[in-house]
Order: sequence, then structure tokens, then C-alpha cells
Amino acid sequence: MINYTNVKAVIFDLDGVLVDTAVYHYQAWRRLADSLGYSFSVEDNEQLKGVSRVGSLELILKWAGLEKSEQEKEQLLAQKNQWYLSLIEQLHPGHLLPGSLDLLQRLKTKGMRIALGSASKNALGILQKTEILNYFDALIDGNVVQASKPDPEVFLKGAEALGIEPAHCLVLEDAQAGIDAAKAARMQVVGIGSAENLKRADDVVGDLTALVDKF
Ligand code: B16
Ligand code: MG
Repeated sequence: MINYTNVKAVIFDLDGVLVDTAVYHYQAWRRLADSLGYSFSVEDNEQLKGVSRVGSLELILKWAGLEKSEQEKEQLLAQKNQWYLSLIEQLHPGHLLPGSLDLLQRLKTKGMRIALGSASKNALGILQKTEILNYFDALIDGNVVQASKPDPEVFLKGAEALGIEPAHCLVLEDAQAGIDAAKAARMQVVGIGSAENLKRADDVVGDLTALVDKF
């Protein structure tokens, strides 16, 4: 159970929580895996959620039983990102997930501090295209963190940037790696999605609409 009266700041994951971009990561990774002769499943994809670009490639190569040079890996990462960027080129506010805008507006009205805690290096462009950048007091993304989720770095940096103690931060996450990162940061965390994929979350809801009236 979440203690909402204790919450002073909310740290949002991006892909799969605020914006419906997880499906485009899936399509781009599947295309890359196909090009490597590996049949990439939905279950494989679930394990990549919240994992950095390079960490995701390492996992796919491991599953496929392939070894690549550093230079080949760089090319594969660039190719995946190019495909991903072309898929999200037309991203617009209609791609915000249910409840995103209502919750951001409610949190602002209530004076809550708001940060982004995403593994993505494309986060800024996505916030701009979906027109929600102005809601954020701090942006922590794949360009400023060294250690990937489940390491707590991304969320601890978010708390620090906001000037709020971790115990007063609530994380919203759609990935098991992100839930584990939030717990390692000693924060409360709500899983967004299905409970079977989000173990150890303090609560799990289907989407952000369920959280609007908590604040
Ligand atoms: P990029 P999140 C994560 O974003 C995605 O869940 C994950 O699938 C992706 O590999 C990672 O960002 C890196 O994204 O290739 O855009 O740098 O869920 O932490 O907001
Ligand atoms: Mg996510």
C-alpha cells in the first residue's frame, strides 16, 4: 500500500508510463533481432523494458548466442535507434497514455515536485513532441546516468535534483528493472501495467487514471 500523505515528489518513468513508445522500442528491437536471425518474442521484450539501449543489445546478443566486436555493436545500436526515431517521428500529444495529462496537471495544482527518471537518451525529444516538457522540475535521463536500472542512480539523482528526500518520493514505473531501482533507492513505487510483470511494487494499477484522485 502507498502512503500518499507522505509524498512530496513524483518521479515518472517515460516509455510505457507517460507515453506509448514502448511498442516502438519493441518494433525496432524485433527488426534488429530479425536482421541477426534471432526470433524476438514478446517475453524477451518484457525483459528489455527500462533497460538501456546498450544493455538491451547485450541481452539480445546473449539470447541469440552471438558475439560482435565493439564496432559492430556501435553500428547495431545506431541502426536500432535510427529505426526507433523514424517510428516516433510523428509522435504527438495523442500518444500520451491515459491519465498522463490529468495526473501531471493535478500534481502541479497540488504543488508536488515532478521529475523524469528515464533510461532513454531520446527523452527530451519525446517530452517536446508530446508537449509535456513544461511540467517537469528536473529531467534525469539516459544521457546523465551511468548505471542502468535496476541501479537506483536515476531515481536518486531525481530526488537530489528536486531537493526531496527519497522517502518522500513516489516512483511510477512500467518495468521490473525500474521497480527494483526504485526499491533500491528506498522510494515508494507504483507499478503501471500487470502485477505478474511488476513484482515488489507497493501497488500496481493499469494506468495513470487510477492515481489522479490520490492527490
Ligand atoms: P533509448 P524508460 C527506456 O525508457 C525503455 O523502457 C527501454 O526500452 C529503452 O531501451 C531505454 O529507455 C533506452 O532508450 O534507446 O531511447 O535511449 O522506460 O526508462 O523511460
Ligand atoms: Mg518504462
